[in-house]
Amino acid sequence: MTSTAGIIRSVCEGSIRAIARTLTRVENGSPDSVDILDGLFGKQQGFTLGVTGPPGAGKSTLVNRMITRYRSTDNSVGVIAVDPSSPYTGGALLGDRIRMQSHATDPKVFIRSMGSRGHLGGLSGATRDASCVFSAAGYSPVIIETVGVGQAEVEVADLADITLLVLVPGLGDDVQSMKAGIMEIGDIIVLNKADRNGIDQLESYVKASLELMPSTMERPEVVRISAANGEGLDELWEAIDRLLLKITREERKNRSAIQTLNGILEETGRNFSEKLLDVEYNGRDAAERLILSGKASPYAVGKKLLAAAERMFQHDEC
Ligand SMILES: Nc1nc2c(ncn2[C@@H]2O[C@H](COP(=O)(O)OP(=O)(O)O)[C@@H](O)[C@H]2O)c(=O)[nH]1
Ligand SMILES: [Mg+2]
Repeated sequence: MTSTAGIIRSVCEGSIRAIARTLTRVENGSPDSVDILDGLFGKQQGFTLGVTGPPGAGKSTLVNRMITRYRSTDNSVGVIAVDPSSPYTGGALLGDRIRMQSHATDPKVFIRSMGSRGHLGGLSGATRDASCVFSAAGYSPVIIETVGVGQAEVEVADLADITLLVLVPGLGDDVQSMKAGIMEIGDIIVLNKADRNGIDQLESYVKASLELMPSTMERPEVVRISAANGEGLDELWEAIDRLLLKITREERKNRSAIQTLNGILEETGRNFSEKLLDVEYNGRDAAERLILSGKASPYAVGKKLLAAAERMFQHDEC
């Protein structure tokens, strides 16, 4: 058995085997992953790029381009492909692998499809921790591709140093771009498939919705590209570099630390509540049954749990 210190050392040295094993532990939420992450946290070196948007927008095609871009400067690139619809690897992610296949044999490119089999923090917690592993192993950037524009994507956007929201003509403009608040996910809004009809319309639509953003908020840049034929990519890379220059390494580190703390507090709280449910109600299912049968309200359950916690702390003080 390898010691925790040994695993940490191997990950920081970039051992593919150690990284892969650690990612599995993180995904499964295995108890020793916390000690490993504790050791890796301060050793992070990379920056993170989030790429989000509706299915079919061309995110993986763009990520493939990004890999090429950063490999040309000899950066190691880590990719985390997140698919909230599948807790286990498969389905849509197979297509992603094929699209990124040109990099499949490059040892400095590590593509990992994420699930959240046992992670307390669900997919966003597992992604956060995987990103820490990649970053400590020297991958920079760590690119996080997520599907859709729901809660999980907002959380991933919070996690990434820079997030690109990828939109395309004709995917149902109401769904993809006009949902209140969705524009706020992106630091850069990428209008992909500029080779298609409807791109002008999409651009005016997006710009008009940005006008509606509160003036206190930073407006994202809008960049038109075609991930398929390479048009506009230089402008996009420049936009990313400009944003990166705006935030110092220190600011990035601090933001990521607080963001991670927030996630961990939530997970700790949930974990503690589940334990209290076990003690007070014989488990969550039993508590749910009580609520659904009308014998207790969710508030009554909450009150009982809080009282139990308080009693516990009082005992500790004695
Ligand atoms: N016409 C056109 N098709 C594109 C472009 N970028 C991606 N695609 C195609 O759009 C489809 C979905 O791309 P993919 O990268 O898998 O999208 P994802 O689901 O967002 O990851 C694929 O068939 C791509 O070849 C583009 O700029 N123009
Ligand atoms: Mg994809």
